[in-house]
Amino acid sequence: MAELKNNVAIVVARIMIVVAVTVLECTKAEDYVVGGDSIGWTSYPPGGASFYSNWASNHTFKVNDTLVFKFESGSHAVAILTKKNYEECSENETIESYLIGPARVTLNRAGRFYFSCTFSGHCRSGQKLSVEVVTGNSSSAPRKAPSTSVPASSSASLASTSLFSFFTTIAFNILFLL
Ligand SMILES: [Cu+2]
Repeated sequence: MAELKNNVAIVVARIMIVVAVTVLECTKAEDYVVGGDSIGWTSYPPGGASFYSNWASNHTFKVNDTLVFKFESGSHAVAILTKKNYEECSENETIESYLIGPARVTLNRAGRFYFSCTFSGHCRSGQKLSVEVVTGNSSSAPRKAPSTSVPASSSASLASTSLFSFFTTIAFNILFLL
């Protein structure tokens, strides 16, 4: 009887670990190298401005994912623009700009983001990107305006990590207490 109880406990524990790992996988924030590893963030991308819109259309971006803009500092930069300035390539009026490559920009809210290089003429030659960010399963909490950084994504992974330890703690308690 005790043996049966142990077996059941082990099975339950295993199921809970699988659930915890699955939850962790689903909520994990992704990094995306803009334009792919070989092209990166550049002026005169192959095919012009459609290059980055095609690239974006092949991905689904979720809140807390990170865009990695790969470029040589001093040759390019990346800035977040308003829709209007993006469309007009008014790349001097930035919401936020990043001069050091590679630049990591965390997509810290749902909705559309507009990016462009701030070097003269680069936006017009196609170095611009707009992405739509959707709310992931995990974090529907409203977030504030765009900011550079890592904190947003690490708080998300912190949340998944604590969820993970919650499930594993329960699993091990069942395993050892029964
Ligand atoms: Cu540029």
